[in-house]
Amino acid sequence: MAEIARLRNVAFVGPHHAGKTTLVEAVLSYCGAIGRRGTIAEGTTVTDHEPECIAHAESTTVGFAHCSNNDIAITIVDTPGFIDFFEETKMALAGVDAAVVVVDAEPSRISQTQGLIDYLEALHLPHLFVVNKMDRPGADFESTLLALQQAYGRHVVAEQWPIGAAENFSGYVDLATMSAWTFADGTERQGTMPGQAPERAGRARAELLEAMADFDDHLMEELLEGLEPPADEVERDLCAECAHDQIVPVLVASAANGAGIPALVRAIEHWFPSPLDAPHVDAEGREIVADAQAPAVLRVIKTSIHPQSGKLSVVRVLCGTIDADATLTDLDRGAEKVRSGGLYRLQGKKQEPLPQAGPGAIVAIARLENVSTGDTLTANGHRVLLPRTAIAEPVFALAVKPRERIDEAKISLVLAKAIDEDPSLRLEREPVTHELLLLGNGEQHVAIALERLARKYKVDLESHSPAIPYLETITTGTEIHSRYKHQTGGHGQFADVWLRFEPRPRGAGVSFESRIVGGVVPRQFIPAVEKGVHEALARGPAGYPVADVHVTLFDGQYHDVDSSEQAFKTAAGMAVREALAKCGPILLEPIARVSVTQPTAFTSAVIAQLTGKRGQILGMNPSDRAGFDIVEADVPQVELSRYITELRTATQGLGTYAWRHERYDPAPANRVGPKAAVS
Ligand SMILES: Nc1nc2c(ncn2[C@@H]2O[C@H](COP(=O)(O)OP(=O)(O)O)[C@@H](O)[C@H]2O)c(=O)[nH]1
Ligand SMILES: [Mg+2]
Repeated sequence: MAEIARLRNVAFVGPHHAGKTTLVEAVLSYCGAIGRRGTIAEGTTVTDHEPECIAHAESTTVGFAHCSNNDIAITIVDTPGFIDFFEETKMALAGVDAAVVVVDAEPSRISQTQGLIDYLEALHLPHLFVVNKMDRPGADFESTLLALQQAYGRHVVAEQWPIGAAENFSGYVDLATMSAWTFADGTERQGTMPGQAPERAGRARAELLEAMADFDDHLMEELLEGLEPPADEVERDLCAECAHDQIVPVLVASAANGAGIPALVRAIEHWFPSPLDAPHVDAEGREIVADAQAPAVLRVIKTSIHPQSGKLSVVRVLCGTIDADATLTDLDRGAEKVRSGGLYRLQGKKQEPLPQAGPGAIVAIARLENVSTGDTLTANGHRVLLPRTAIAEPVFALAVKPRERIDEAKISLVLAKAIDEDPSLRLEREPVTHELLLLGNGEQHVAIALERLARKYKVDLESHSPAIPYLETITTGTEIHSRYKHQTGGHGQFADVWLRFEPRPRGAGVSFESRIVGGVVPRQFIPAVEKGVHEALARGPAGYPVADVHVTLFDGQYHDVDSSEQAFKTAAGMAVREALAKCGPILLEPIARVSVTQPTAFTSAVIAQLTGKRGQILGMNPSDRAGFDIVEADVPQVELSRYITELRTATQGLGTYAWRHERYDPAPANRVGPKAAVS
């Protein structure tokens, strides 16, 4: 086991496609952990090894890798950038001590990082920015830096200034030491400062020092007196201030060309804290010191299930030491005891067996049944409560059913495994339509989960937008006389009822009352009439349940021999069907109350979008989150099936919404055709 002070646990985060996975690959290659660098195009990178990642040429789940340099052991958590997978990223972030935020050298994309940076800041997780793709035509470091500073403040400062851009991107000036470095064959060499560079780099250095001086009185004094601080002091301050999340340095890179990698690895080694300097806290805010002798405390940060070899739980060891066959207590599952089926270090899909793991390690434990991502595991029943990562409510659903007739029980079992792997998914049975819904954080999230299930468990699932739970009702009242008379051989069937139908207020439901006097319908048959009414109202002329109707049984006849419960039930059902046709039946559609949160700049776009969905805007207020507004509206549920995707498109991925069922309103006549059966 490596000495704790020599460990670094780093997540690579940032928007979709910024180059995180490519950068991780370049770091692994530079540190000698892998031979040839894999590429996204060939599907050969270490961390994008899942078949779904390769098929979509993007990270669809969290990946793990490790390398070492200068005797520092670095564990890397590569995360998906797509907003749909942010919940998984959040759970993995609970296991690292710092983050590399990878962004494009493209200022207009910086706003997409806001949710992520807000999250890192709330965690006080030390981080730095890498402005990647500096080799791309139009790469613009200065504007990107400015956009970062405008979004996140002046403690975000350049520590490097690029030399050239696009096809001329050839190196950088290190602003702490004011030395120029040029890229050569995956390494970098000290060079001479080219023409324009010193002046611009000098100003950037002054900005860096000023930002750092905010946290360091000695440096402040030196600057005020016009003294040049020594390079080793600058480096020391930078380490301390980055490790304490005071300064957020900005670096440059071209991951595809391996440019900027040595400096990034150096930054991870020097500026980011080891587990000793980044203590995690329990739910009461008490520090958990990374002590190898303490009773073990682990947090599960990712779960994956392999159909053959079983479950793998990736854990961060916060303190203590565990063996490969350790028995652990799952404090989130009623202190259930679980036994490790093997301990591994992950290099992408490769599992390297380990005899032991100590504080700071990120390792995979095999076959921990009934253990989920986010759980706290401890040795010897030691009780420690860790704060749980809050998971956002799902915002997208698909109805799923097997394409072929296999039993429902197997489908539920398989879907439960998907949720076991990813607790931000949810499974629900829709109470009105009875469809099985898989819910998640966006179209991609749910679609990829289904792809994964199809691959792993060979189940062919059909999915579609959930059916809308429409209802039907009547708009006028009527009285119906219904007689059921049937003569077959011996015994006949006879029932005669008079039923009154009246509309009830919206939301009042169905009610039944008997006003029979004098026993014209004997008491024992009245429940059969009521049952016949309810059964017939379960499916109106358009196929949906009928709501908000009051039915009164007020007269009838019977026959001593031929009347039966069945006959009265049948007569009541006939009456209902006749009444529904006569009483101006209409369709009721569910209306959702939505609460949309988006940056103020997008508020009018959000309102326009909601209005276009027949939404009724109820109000607009500033959110608790600075720079964000909340719009409240009532919107027909049928308009919301893809709303999360449309909202994200309209708000650069920053809009979110929550909804709940509010009421039923009459549906506009042209909106719904005859419907598929609701069983
Ligand atoms: N030109 C250029 N392309 C890059 C660079 N880094 C990544 N890419 C490409 O950008 C795409 C997205 O990269 P990927 O590593 O999957 O990004 P991620 O979504 O952040 O993990 C891939 O096609 C990469 O080959 C870079 O520095 N320069
Ligand atoms: Mg990726």
